[in-house]
Amino acid sequence: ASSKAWWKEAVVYQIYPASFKDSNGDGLGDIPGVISKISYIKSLGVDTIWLSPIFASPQNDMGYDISDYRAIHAPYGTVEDVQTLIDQLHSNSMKLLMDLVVNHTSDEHAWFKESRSSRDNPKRNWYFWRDPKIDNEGNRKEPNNWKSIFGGSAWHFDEHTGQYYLALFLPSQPDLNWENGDMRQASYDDMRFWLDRGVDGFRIDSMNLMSKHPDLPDGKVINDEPYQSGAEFFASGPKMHDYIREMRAVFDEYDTMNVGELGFTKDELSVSEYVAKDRHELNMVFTGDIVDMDFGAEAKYGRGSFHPRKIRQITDMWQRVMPKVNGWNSVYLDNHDSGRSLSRYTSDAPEHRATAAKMLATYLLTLSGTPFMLAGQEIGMANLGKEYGPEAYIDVEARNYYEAVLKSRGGDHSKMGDVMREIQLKARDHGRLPMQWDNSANAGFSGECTQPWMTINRDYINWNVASQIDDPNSVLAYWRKMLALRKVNTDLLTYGSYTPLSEGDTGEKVLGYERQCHETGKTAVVLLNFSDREQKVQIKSFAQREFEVLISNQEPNIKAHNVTLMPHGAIIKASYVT
Ligand code: TEU
Repeated sequence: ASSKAWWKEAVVYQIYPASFKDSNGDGLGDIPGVISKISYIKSLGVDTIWLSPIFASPQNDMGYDISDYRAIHAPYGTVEDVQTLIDQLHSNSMKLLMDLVVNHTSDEHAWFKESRSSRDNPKRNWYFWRDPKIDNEGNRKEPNNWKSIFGGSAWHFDEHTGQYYLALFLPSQPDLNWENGDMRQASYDDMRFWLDRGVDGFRIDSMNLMSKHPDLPDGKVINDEPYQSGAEFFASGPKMHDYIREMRAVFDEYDTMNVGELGFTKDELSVSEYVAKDRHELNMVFTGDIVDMDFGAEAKYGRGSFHPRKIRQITDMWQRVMPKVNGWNSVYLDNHDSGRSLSRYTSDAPEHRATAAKMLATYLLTLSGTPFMLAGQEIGMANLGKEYGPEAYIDVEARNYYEAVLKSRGGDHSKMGDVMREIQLKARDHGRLPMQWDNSANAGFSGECTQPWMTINRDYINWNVASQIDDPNSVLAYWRKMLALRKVNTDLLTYGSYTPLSEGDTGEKVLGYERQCHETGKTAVVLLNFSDREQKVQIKSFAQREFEVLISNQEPNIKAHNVTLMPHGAIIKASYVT
């Protein structure tokens, strides 16, 4: 069995600071707003908060473009506010994770300003500067064909010194060069700044992009577009594990937890190398596959569809791999970079919404791994509906995509139906919608007369914390029950073994698995209906032993070994007999 650790037993609640609670009526969430909701968060039964970036930033990418890691974005508050947050969390036996964004900085960061000032500036090599290539006609070209993750070339020409710099995200997010030891030490000092103030760990942004192939070779050409992914040369490069181990030594000066965001790296072996215990690198990772299940074959917004077989395959894979390498993982379905899982993988139609939200909660809290939930999941927050046009989407990712396709179609919005469909499912905006606290104007997120920084989903009238908090049948009440159940059954649900039920047992639309605690023999069978139809399942062990229903989002049907799951039904049955 897996060895115990506090970070394995933690349940993490992700807060997108701009969208959680506005305490001063400027339309933007803030740190005092988070502080004001600590008792609410604690009452859910979660114990750790991951706060997306709150640092000084021009906010071209909502704070993932940091200009000073030791200062706080003024509208969010001050370093003292953060200290108050940390202290109050600690006095409530809770923890705080910060976002560590060190693959890149903002172009307004002092390091970049120095770096770009001259070719021989001591910080020149803290970033990637390269000479132009010259094509046959004598024209200046980018040093390689890599495409930015937000579209266009990843290289940007700087007139002042006549060289290009690399930026895998926005042009205003230049990539740091981790080959440079001085840069790394400066970054570790920034980390210590927060660790010294009591921060309990980090979610490491774009973690595996920090080591690139030293030659920065051209990416494989897969279509006739001018720029190609190049990810095979900028993700999980040769020095990645050295950098992580060096960083881990800094973390280990404190008692911390860490989770690395692993984009582009999905295969068992490579992922294992980050989390296998004997390698002493990361506590856990976010593999992107679980939020990519409905992506197109080549691109996020390509046409794709979700099938329950995908979640079965991804879940089985990681649940099986981690014990094999004595590693650990995160479990998540939602974050600030995607549409809500409820709307994408189940259904937010009125007749399904509450049941489906509870089913997904059952999934998230019955697997081995540290669960991460996104604020709003506990009330079944959903994507913006189809009635919202393109103007409701303000994030750079969807905007860039929409504008580029619109241009190629002669600026005619009426030809954009396919694009809008994908945006309505997957845009990052959905994961960033302001929290729906009550049914007053602006959903209790902000003052009634202020203009919130982004659209508030009009469904807040019916879907909000206040309307659910005292209702024993609400989505919120179910999350609380599930979170309590996980806590009471730590040996079983956190540390127990995992055995999948086969598709032959459950049918292709139902995900099923068993968790077992070896010391006590206690077994839980989890059945999750990922379809909007009733499903009949025959579970052999139900006929052989006595099982009791631990929790269900439907009228439990405990008869014999036949279980009928209603649309999006979920049921956990447990047996104490060995
Ligand atoms: O995301 C890294 C990343 O690879 C994303 O581009 C992701 O694939 C995309 O958002 C999916 O739509 C991290 C942060 O989570 C994201 O919010 C930042 O924009 C990005 O890094 C740059 O810091």
